[in-house]
Parts: sequence; structure tokens; C-alpha cells
Amino acid sequence: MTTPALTIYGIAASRAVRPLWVAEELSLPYTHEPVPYLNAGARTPEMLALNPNGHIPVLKDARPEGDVIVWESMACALYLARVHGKADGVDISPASAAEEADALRWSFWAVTELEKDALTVLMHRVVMPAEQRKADLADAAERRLAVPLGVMERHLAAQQAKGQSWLAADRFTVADVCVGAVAAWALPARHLMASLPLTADWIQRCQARPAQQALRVKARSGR
Ligand SMILES: N[C@@H](CCC(=O)N[C@@H](CS)C(=O)NCC(=O)O)C(=O)O
Repeated sequence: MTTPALTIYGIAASRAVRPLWVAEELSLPYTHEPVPYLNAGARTPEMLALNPNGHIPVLKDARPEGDVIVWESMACALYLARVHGKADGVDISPASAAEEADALRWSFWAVTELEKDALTVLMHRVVMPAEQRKADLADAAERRLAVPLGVMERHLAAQQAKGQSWLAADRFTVADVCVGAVAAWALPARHLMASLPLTADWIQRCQARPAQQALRVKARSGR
């Protein structure tokens, strides 16, 4: 058996889920190296040689012209779709200039407008031990999130009016992966989500993708 050209470094219970999810959706052959981020797992000499920031995920694409190394989770996800997708209007890769633009703008939007506050909600509502959670931090993050998530709610309503049930098209695309992976962190903001029915429904549909469910099983196993 030949070794796959693609290697994704990083456990599924991390931002590595973004490129892992794209690879699964595209049915790409790849090697998964479940490097943890705790205990400086991303800061070994081998990992620092790949990503001097000391973070996961990292993507390696062994190409005839030489290895291509990508870090930053959104870049890894978008690279896989751009370079390894078919762009046929069937798979999740952008199939037109408009879809490419949507994948880029919504992915950048997710990391700049959503990620920090969504992570605060997740950590201080669910992940941290109860005695360390700070409700006031989560409350403030939820108030701020109401603004960008309101933008998303209105966008999804406009998409629905065009007969498109996903973020960038009438099919699930890499834009849904990139934004859905971040927006899901805000699900514990229950009151906020109750006020955003289209957004809550879209996040649940992203989470219900078989690729996402398989990765959640993997995440629970620690890989
Ligand atoms: N902006 C980066 C953030 C990467 C990041 O912070 N990854 C975490 C895991 S989700 C990590 O590697 N933390 C280990 C550390 O910072 O030591 C990305 O999206 O890839």
C-alpha cells in the first residue's frame, strides 16, 4: 500500500478538526498523526520544525515538487478544498469565483468575529471545571456574539429565500466546515441560540454530517 501524500497533525478534539473534516468530506487518503496540544505536544523539536508557532494543526502535502507545509487551521482546510477538491459543484470545494469568495470571507469572518467569544462560551459554560468557570465572562461573550451571529442569521434567511440551505450554496461546502466548526462552540449559549433559529438549525445540520460525527467519536477516543 502506498503512503498517502497528505498528513494531518493534531488530535481531533482541537482546531485540527477543521482540516480533518475537509479531508473526510472529500474522502481524501491521508495519514492522521494525533499530536496532542497539552503537555507541549505541539512544541517538540519535530513539531516546531513544521510549525514554529508550536500549535496544531499542521498539514503536510508531499508533492513531486517538494513538501508543502500549511499551518493555521483555516488555511489547512481551505488549502485541502482548493488543491485537492474537484471543484465540480458536487463536492465541498468551491466551484465558482463566488463560492471561493464565500469560503474565504466567511472563514476569515469566523476567526476574527466569532472564534474568541465562542471559545469563551465553550470554556466557561462547559469545558472548564465548574469551580473555575466565570459566568460573567461567558455572559459578556454571549452579548458580543449576538452581533456577528445576527449577521449570520440574516444571511441564512437570505440564502433560504434563494433556495440555498447552506452558507455559500445549495450544497454543503468548505465554508460550512470552517464556520460551522467555530460556531458550534457557541451552542452552550442557549438563550442566544434560541433567538437565532436559522443559525441554531444550520449548526445542528453541520454537526449531523457523518464526517463530523465520525470525528467526534475519534475525538472522544483521544485521537
Ligand atoms: N490560529 C491557530 C490556533 C492554533 C492553536 O492555538 N491550536 C491549539 C490547539 S486547538 C494549540 O496547538 N495549542 C497548543 C499551544 O498553544 O501550546 C489555528 O487556527 O490553527
